[in-house]
Amino acid sequence: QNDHFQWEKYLEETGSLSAPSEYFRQSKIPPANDFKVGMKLEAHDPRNTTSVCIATVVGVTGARLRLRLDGSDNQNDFWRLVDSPDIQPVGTCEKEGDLLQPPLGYQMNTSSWPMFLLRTLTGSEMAPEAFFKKEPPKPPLNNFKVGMKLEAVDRKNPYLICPATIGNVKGDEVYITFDGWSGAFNYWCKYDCRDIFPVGWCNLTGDILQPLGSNVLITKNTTKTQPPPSKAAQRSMQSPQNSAIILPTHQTKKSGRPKPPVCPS
Ligand code: MLZ
Repeated sequence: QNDHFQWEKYLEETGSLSAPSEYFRQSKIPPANDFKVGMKLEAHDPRNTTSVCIATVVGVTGARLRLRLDGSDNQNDFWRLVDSPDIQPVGTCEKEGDLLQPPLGYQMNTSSWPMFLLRTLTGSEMAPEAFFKKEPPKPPLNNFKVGMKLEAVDRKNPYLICPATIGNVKGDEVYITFDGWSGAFNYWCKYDCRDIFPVGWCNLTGDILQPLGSNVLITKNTTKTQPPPSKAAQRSMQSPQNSAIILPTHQTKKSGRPKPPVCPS
């Protein structure tokens, strides 16, 4: 996992703090992921959340599952944590006296649904009940502060978990910004949203934490409470206090060599 993004040096260089893990609605020890590709389960259709459908695990990544609704196409896969309330063992729906629904975008005639359901479940491997974990409780309050670092799902590319910063806080909502990327991926969410994780989450789950975008704002914050900057940080320091330097983090194939640092203002 050492080829993935490493927080330690980055936190030091940016003089930033990571949001404490108890601020998140995530279990402190990430849940075990025992699911296997091909297993079937019940899932709320993300495009029509009141209906419960049959889904197949088409991928396993960290504590998440890549899911595809049976009878749907392969263009609408979605990702859920193994402790998400959106998923449950096959049979749950029936036990509760409900009916399994065809997914939005069911490719065949609705009249074929009962037979399709029978066929898709016959001989398939159902994910055992024990694989589904209980959703952790909500932290009582929104304690996030602007500037705190975290890991967050990129909702435009939901298979990606990326280094992120709290950009704003309003009531029980937080604004998620992605380090090194323009605002195009930013979003507001509730503080207890399941798409945000403490620093170190991907490392613990074995999920892949994405690299920073190419325009990283390194802000030196030399106040008493901060640890002294590293040698590398001192070398790149251009002016004495609170200077902001935009550093290209990786060379692009097009440019060949790295661009010189740009100083705003
Ligand atoms: N292929 C996409 C990925 C962007 C991911 C950004 N995550 C915050 C792109 O390069 O636009």
